[in-house]
Parts: sequence; structure tokens; C-alpha cells
Amino acid sequence: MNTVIDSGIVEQHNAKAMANLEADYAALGGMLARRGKDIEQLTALAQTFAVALPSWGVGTGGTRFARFPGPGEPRNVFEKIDDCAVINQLTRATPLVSLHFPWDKPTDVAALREYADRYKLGFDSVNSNTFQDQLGQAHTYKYGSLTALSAESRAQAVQHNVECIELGRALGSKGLTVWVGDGANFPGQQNLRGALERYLDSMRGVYAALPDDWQVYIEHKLFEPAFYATTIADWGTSFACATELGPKAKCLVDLGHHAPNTNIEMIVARLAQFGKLGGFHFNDSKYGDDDLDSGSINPFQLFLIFNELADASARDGEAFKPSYMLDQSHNVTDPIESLMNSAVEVQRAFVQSALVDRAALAQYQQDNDVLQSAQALKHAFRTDVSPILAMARLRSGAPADPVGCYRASGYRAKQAELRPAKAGASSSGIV
Ligand code: AOS
Ligand code: ZN
Ligand code: ZN
Ligand code: ZN
Repeated sequence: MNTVIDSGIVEQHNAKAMANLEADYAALGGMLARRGKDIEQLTALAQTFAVALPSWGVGTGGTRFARFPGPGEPRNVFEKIDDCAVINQLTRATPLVSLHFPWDKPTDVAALREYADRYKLGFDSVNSNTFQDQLGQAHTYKYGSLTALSAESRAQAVQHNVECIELGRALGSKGLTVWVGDGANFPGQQNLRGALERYLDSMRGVYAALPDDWQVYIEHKLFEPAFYATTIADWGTSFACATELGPKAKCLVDLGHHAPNTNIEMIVARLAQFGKLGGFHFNDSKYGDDDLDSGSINPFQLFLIFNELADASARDGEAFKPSYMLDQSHNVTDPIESLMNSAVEVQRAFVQSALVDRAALAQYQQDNDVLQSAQALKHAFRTDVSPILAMARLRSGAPADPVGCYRASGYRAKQAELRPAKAGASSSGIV
């Protein structure tokens, strides 16, 4: 397998970190043993964790005010794969990449697949883009895509999604994520019911093109770019559409796509209960679709989501397999560092959720012992599982401290030389 960072750098880094890590690991192991938990099992569990990388996340994003490009940004899909390979090499938690078309459309699909395969990277759900007009596009999406009143725009949007499925199929992907910005800015602009009818009609065309072993993920979002009425604004609409379309249609939860204070873990529980939880776009936010690093603002919420996922897994076993993907955008950090950080934070919530004593919790709930029920969760959340995560990485050939090792490798400075900035670079500035 090809690696991007010299494996000698990783070994050197780990040799220095080993003594401290072993001490911390032994101390945590003792503490967990007293709670009836086997640290070795937890470390093995951590090693199974995987979250997919968003291809658009390795570039510097923008706001609607400006974009400040970073040094050494990837200029094409192959360079994006290189950056994703670095992230996976240093975390061993991100073996799949989620591509976005047409941004990532390769001229040679087989060559792209082969290129990724050399790094042992695969492809998760592919994303369609009908929220922008592309150069030379025949029909505009200014007034909507899958919901547009123009039959030509709608047909073009359906055709684009079908093309995404074909590209994804050639890459070995098994899913299509559809997020549309369609909606209205003013009351009266749109017949609300009519727009959703057109959406469903268009999506039936997309659904019909899905291979048998594929799923389509419907991503809802409360607002933006439509400010008054977004067609797929909430999980209720998403659920209704997924139900209407059929068993291959599921709902995708992006953590930044809800009103402030929404109980997202409850949405997760509902969708899991009714078999419609397709996947996630993990990120964090303070106000809206901020697309900040996972766990940077509200790590407890992330933990509570994983607590629901652990409950669903315990109930449904192997059959319960939502896709985990990151969706974030960086203005002020190195995207590779932020993505590594996010992957580790999501993995942290996954491991912490395994610390919840589910039998004790069920008994507290049965007894209406509210205080202890809440404490059972807090107890797991407060446990610092960092030594488990570091040991899991080490055993999988990754560094104990991914960001430290990445900085020591000088990768970014090297790329800044190899990848001089493109004039007017913009591609992935939209989130
Ligand atoms: C948009 O807000 C969504 O989060 C989508 O997932 C979008 O396709 C992605 O963020 C890339 O722009
Ligand atoms: Zn998203
Ligand atoms: Zn988001
Ligand atoms: Zn978003």
C-alpha cells in the first residue's frame, strides 16, 4: 500500500510517545476494570471505527463574504485523494472518501479508482450538485432544480443525479446523497405543496436508476440558500419523501441543518426506530450550518447521538448500518488538521457511548431514578478515552498524536511548493 507520509516519521513519533501512552493506558485500564469494562475490548472496538471524508473538506472553504485560500490546496480530485490518504494514514479512521459531482468528475473514472486503491481508499456515497449552475449548463437552477417549474431544469437535474449514480457505480460506491437548495425566499413565491410534488416526481426518476444494492440519502436542511421555505426543510419532510420513494431511500442527518436547540439525538432515535436512518454528515455548529469541526462546540450532543446509535445497534444488530461522513468547511484552520481532529472526535463519541452501562441505565429508568439515569450518561461522557484512541491508532500503524506527527512531516509546506495556487480558485467554497 502506498503511503504519503514517510512511515519512518510515524515510527519516530510513536517511539517518543510510547512511554507516556503506556502509562496512561495502564491507568485508564485499571480504572475501567473497576467499572467492569475491558480496555482491550474497547481498543479493538475503536479500531473498527470509520467515518468517510468529504472531498470538498480538504480545500479551504469560504463564506459568502470571502474566501482566503490556504497554501498547498489540492487542485484536482487526485490531489484531494492524496490529502485524504494523509488523513487516513495518520488516523486510520477514514478509509472512504465521499465525492461531489461535478466538482470531482474525473475524465478517467477507472484511473481515479485505481489511484485511490493504491492508498487502500474506497468511495462512500457520492453527492450530486444541483445547487449551482455549471459553466455551459443548458438550463438554470436559479428557481430550483428537482422542484423547478421548468420541466427542462427538472429533467436536467434528474439526469445529473443519474450520471452521479453511474460515476459512483464505476467507483464502487453504494449510495447517492441528494441535497437541494430549492425553496422560496418570499411568501407567495412558490406553491409549497406543488414544489414538494415536483420534488417527489423528480426523485422517482432518480430512484428508478438506483442499482439494487444502492441507497439514496435525502439530506434535509432548515434554511439557506432558501430563507423563507426550504423544500426539504426538516426530518419530517425527509422521512415522508423517503417513505414515499421506497426502501432504498433513507434520511441523512447533517448536524448543522436544524434550528438551534433542536434535540438531534431524538431525531436519530426516531429515524432508527422506523428503519430510515441512512447516514450522517458530522460537524458542529453554534448558530446554523457553520460546518465547524466535530465536537468543537457541543461534544455532549455528539455523545448523545452515539448513545442512540449504540442503543439502535444493540436492538437491531448487524442490520443497523448508517453511513458516517464528515461535512465541514474550514476558513481559518489547515483542512487536513481539522478533518483529522473531527474524525478523532467522532471516534471518541463512539467509544464513550460503549462505556454506558446499558443494563444499569435501563434499571434506573425502570425505577424512575432520574438523577442516576442522567449520571449514567454523564459518567461515560466524562471519561477521557484519549489513551484508548491513541493506542488504537498505534496498533493500526498510525501516530499517537496525528496533528503533531503531521506538523513534523512538513507535508503542507511541501504541497505549497508542488501546488502553486490556481488563479481564481473557488471550487469547494460552497457548503
Ligand atoms: C449543504 O448545506 C449540505 O450540507 C450538503 O451536504 C452539501 O452538498 C455539502 O456541504 C457540500 O457543499
Ligand atoms: Zn451536509
Ligand atoms: Zn452542515
Ligand atoms: Zn450543510
